[in-house]
Amino acid sequence: MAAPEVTHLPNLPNDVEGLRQSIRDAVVRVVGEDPRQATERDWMEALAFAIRERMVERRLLTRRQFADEDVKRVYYLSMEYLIGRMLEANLRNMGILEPARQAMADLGVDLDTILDLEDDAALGNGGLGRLAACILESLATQGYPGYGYGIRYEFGMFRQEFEPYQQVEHPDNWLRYGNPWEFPRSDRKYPVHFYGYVVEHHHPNGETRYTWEDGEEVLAMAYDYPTAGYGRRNVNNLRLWAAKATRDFDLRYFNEGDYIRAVADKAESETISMVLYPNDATAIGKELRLKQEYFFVSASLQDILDRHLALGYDLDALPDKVAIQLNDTHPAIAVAELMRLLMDAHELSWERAWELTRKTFAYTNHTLMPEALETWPVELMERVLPRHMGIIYQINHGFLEEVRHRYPGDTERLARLSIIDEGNGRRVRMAHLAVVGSHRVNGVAALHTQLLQETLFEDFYNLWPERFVNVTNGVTPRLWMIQSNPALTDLLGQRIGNDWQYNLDGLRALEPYAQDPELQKAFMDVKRANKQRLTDLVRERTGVELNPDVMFDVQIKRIHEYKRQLLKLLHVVDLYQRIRAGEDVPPRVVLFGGKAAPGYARAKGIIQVINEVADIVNNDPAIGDRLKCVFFPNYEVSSASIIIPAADISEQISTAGFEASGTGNMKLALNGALTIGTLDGANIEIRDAVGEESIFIFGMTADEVVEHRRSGPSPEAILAQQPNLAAAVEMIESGFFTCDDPETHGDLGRYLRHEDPFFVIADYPAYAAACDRADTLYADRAAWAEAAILNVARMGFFSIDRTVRDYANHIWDITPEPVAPSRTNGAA
Ligand code: F58
Repeated sequence: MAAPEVTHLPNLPNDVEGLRQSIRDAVVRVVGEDPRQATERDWMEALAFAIRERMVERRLLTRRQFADEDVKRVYYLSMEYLIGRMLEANLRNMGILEPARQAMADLGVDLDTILDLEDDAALGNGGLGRLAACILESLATQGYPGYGYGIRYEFGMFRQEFEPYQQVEHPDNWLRYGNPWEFPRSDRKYPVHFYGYVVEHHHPNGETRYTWEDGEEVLAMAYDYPTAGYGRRNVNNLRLWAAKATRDFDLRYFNEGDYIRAVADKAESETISMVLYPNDATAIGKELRLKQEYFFVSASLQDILDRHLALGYDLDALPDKVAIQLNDTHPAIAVAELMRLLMDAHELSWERAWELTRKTFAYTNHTLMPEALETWPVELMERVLPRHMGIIYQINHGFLEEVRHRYPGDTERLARLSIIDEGNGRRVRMAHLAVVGSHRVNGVAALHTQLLQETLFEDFYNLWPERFVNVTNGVTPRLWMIQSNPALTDLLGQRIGNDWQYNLDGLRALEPYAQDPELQKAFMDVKRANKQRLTDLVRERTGVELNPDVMFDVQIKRIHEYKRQLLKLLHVVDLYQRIRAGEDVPPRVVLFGGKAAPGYARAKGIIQVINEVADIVNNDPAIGDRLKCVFFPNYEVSSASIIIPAADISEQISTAGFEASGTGNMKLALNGALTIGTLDGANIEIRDAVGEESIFIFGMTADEVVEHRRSGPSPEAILAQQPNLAAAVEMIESGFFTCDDPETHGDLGRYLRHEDPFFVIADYPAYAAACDRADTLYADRAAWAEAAILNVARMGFFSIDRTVRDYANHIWDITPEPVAPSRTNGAA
């Protein structure tokens, strides 16, 4: 037993004086600079170190409590975490933002300037990665024992520039100054095996065991990121893995005597965690991607089992103490890997291992689009992960037996359900592996879950209806309101207090005041100030001057055909023509933001044309402030925080049946933007929450889209009936907006006329009418303010805390374990 003073945790003070002391010390001791000469970046680093010391104290307290209380833990396995900046978030959740501001001021440093120096941690593409970050924050905030696992990509999401109209991708070297938030854990390394072959061993007792031999080994090294809860002392952990070459590598090189080749090979083995694949809706199909997936899954599962055993639990207790969530199909290989570890490393029988595996995993699906569902060629899987291929065959065998038993003679159903797709050159369907290996499967919005049951997973749903549940997404109000919109946060505090910060349903207290002229004025003043803040940023980033007194109409998300940025673009061109024809249309600013996957030519063409249209419109003296169009470059979490609070209109206009949920729709409505949207994803639930009068719904439903695809009129036939729309398409097609690239514009016109796979043309008339309805309401300031206030008041359901409670209660079976404020360790 160690002496009490050894096991006692330090207890750093959180007041201004204590913080100032820590920060000044850190400049010298950690940064190694003379406070007289320290730069702003030095101060930023010193501040970060002062915070992280405090976070780690609470992290250890939290860990002790979880161990003492024998809690069940959830592990969230995700290829992506789109975190954004950490400094302000950590200060805010630790409850020391204001003392730190003062301490910095005392040291002669402006905190806001410092906050702006930090790069975003952009380890994700879009919604899926941001959801993962929100979920971790909520787990900590609600005191749940929840841990994230992922990859420490050296390069995150690329930085987007326009040169001058086309997207150009630049590497995101986010670690170039080091990273004060991470704890490298060189004691936490696990071997991860690739290639080689499998040897079967027959024991005298009749058992068959397998060993996986030869091939290559890479080490996964842990980097820990503490994650603080808001208004609580719980601090959880996000563990990201980086690839390191093994010592074996070094020895092999040395023995072979080819030193240069040796070092090059070593570097190559470390490329596994080098870069995030920047695709948002198509599977990647590259060997390196499969290796990334297996790399982080294997390391995470080894770590989870290690912890489970170190805590003294039996493997049989795994599902009682551990829940593992697969964030989409990317980590689905975990099903086979856990089987491998339980059988080959821990010598469990197949039956026992399979029961534990199925009870431990649950799987979230984020898309219905077949091209986004990963499948791997059997040949590739056999080569890279030979042991897993064998396990997958055996899982499939047992599963298909069960199906045969239920549906004798139904060979077509068997082929549809099989984990191996025999039709397309033999491929492993990772989504099927995930469903078969999990006890719960969830969609991310009511419509999405329903469509999963009716289409993609229909056969599975018929087989195991009890396995399917819906968990509608949510967003964290800490980032998306308290941090991004301090002015509205203050106003809410004055009107209804701060209870909503801990239970977002509390926003309902605002409802009775929606018609109060005083509140309406204050609310619109806040919006005006936020629009001014965005106006300043847009000027700085693009040189375009906006008028904050007109409607700000915002579409921010990845660029994809199904999300229909083209629908908004056609509206811009339509308005441009109407203004030029002398019509008196209400003024508006249209702002786009979002990245295109580098290999997605159509999406890149859309960006280019939007930029070119914007350039003509913004510089046409006949237009002035009546129409401005901006493509905000390099849209990321930190810019979202400025754009979202400034939006009047939220564009959520995907072709119905394609957007699984959306979360931008929730962030914008929470900040008082009114949605123009289709009946798709969570828009439906948003409509149900805010009421028909406070949202502009338009267009075909998911069923109507299916019907239209089968028997609807062609785009050409619709254009013949819609002179304004036809004129807009013609204007683009004619090359009016470009002097040097008529081909791209002509091609886009042809695409709309002859292909239009996402029904932009068919939905346009209804869309334009919805925009007109929005204009009419906007002209009535009081009516608009009322609707916007009601949007805010009725968004409680879309808190990520509700989402996480749904997972905890219906999937993970875990309970909160808040860390009690302790007298010895100071107040929260
Ligand atoms: C998104 N998916 C959905 N995928 O499109 C969105 O509707 C939903 O709100 C969100 O998930 C959260 O549930 C998404 O962002 C990706 O970015 C994947 C990245 C890796 C390749 C496949 C797509």
